[in-house]
Amino acid sequence: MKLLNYIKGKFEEPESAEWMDNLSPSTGKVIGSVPLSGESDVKLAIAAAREALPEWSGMDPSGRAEWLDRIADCLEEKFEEIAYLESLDTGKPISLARSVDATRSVSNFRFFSKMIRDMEDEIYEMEDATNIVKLRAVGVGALITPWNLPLYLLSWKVAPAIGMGNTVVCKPSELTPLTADLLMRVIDEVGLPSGVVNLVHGNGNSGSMLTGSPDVDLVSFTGGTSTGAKVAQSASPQFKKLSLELGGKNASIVFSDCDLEETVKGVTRAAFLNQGQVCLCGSRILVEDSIYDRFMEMFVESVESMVIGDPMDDDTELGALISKQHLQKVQGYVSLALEEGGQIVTGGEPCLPKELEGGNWMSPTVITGLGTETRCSTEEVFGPFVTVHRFNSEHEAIEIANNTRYGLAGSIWTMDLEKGRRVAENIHSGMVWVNTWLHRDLRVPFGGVKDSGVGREGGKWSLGFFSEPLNVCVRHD
Ligand code: TXE
Repeated sequence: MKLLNYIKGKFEEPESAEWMDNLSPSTGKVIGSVPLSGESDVKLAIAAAREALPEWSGMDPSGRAEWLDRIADCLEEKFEEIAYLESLDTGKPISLARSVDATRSVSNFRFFSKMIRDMEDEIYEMEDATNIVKLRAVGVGALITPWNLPLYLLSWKVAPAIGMGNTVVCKPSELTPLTADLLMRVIDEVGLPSGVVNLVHGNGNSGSMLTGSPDVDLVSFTGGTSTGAKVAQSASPQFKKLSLELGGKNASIVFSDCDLEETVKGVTRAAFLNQGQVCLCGSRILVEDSIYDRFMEMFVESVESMVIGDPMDDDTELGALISKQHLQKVQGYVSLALEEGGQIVTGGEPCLPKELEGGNWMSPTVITGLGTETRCSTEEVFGPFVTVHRFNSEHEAIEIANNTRYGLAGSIWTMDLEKGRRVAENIHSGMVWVNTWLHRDLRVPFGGVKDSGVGREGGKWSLGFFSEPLNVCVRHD
């Protein structure tokens, strides 16, 4: 599969004439090639977006909402293709690609279409004047996305961005370009006005050409924390609107009064969904001392029963890690855990069929016995790797949960809902679930504090981020 950029309504070879291999995470084999876009490709894409801006931003919001619906319908027709390509490109189980990635990509467009249709100007009456507050497009947006949830996150940005009247240039992760290409094919098929959505493939350099361009007005980035810092550095001097969704080291807090069976299921899912490669994953499990032994027995059994294997197999629960380099990083943390005094309770290389030997495979790993200050217990690993710790009081659980530079999410497991809410309100993060995890309502704010990012997206927060408010005050006395 040789992919092309999508600029001004046309699929184009990169002017840079440079290409990168796209590798399958599950076999290590080359599955296609991706443009490595250079300065002139990025400039052409930005120019196309700028040219399309006046007409698109001038359109009635309900007209733009209709376009979002057309895209959603066309994506829905390609539901199986999305799931297949996402599983092939990321190494995630096809069942997950169906239930999470394909499903959410369609619903992101439908959700924002409805929000934009329902949007009204705000009116504030004074005795002698009327204020009208109107949301207008910001301009040209750069949308940069990672490899863990490729189309899920790209559609989460494209839908509200163009719905609010912006035009955009997308830069998907070089590791997972396939569904971004599918979205461009959909946009082409429905006949969206050319230049409204453009896409350049490429690596971090291509991304930084976009974020640093004086012709880009807004940057929405999801990815690693250190990359986020670079993005902020290049975008801030030009006062661009900036949203950063970065990493996490989220705690799952298990109280002795939880429903243990449900909790073990929930905590296992939170730890290992998508091979632990979700920024919301509960990678630190804090367990109340009085049920620690019973919890561990059930948790390890649950982890060891997970089916690892060919991502395309319907029964597979755990697929491959995204790249060799990422696998090495995660395995590096296993060695570090031993150096830091931890014990591996379960984990190691799984037995895999011969045809998958070249892939990036790692069995789910559970580490105990580490101090809560250690690197393994505080740094984002972003793989099938969790540490488990004991606590004795509500206060201690909160203290451990807050003891990282991240502040994205968390989950609390208890039958005492009052306690659940009380503890949740003391967790320094953007989102906390009680007796559930990754239970998403698209109307609520999504994002984190501290090193987990800046700003929120979701519902009216997305509409706010992808627009500039204009206040018109008319005196009438
Ligand atoms: O992501 P990067 P990487 C975390 C996770 C992982 C680490 C690194 O811990 O191990 O990040 O992953 C583009 N200017 N998360 O290196 O580099 C890049 O091409 C502009 C958490 O794969 O953050 C890609 O499109 N863009 C995360 C996107 O940024 C740049 C999900 C993300 O890549 C750029 C993924 C630059 N200077 C990884 N450098 C989450 N929060 O969900 C790179 N890019």
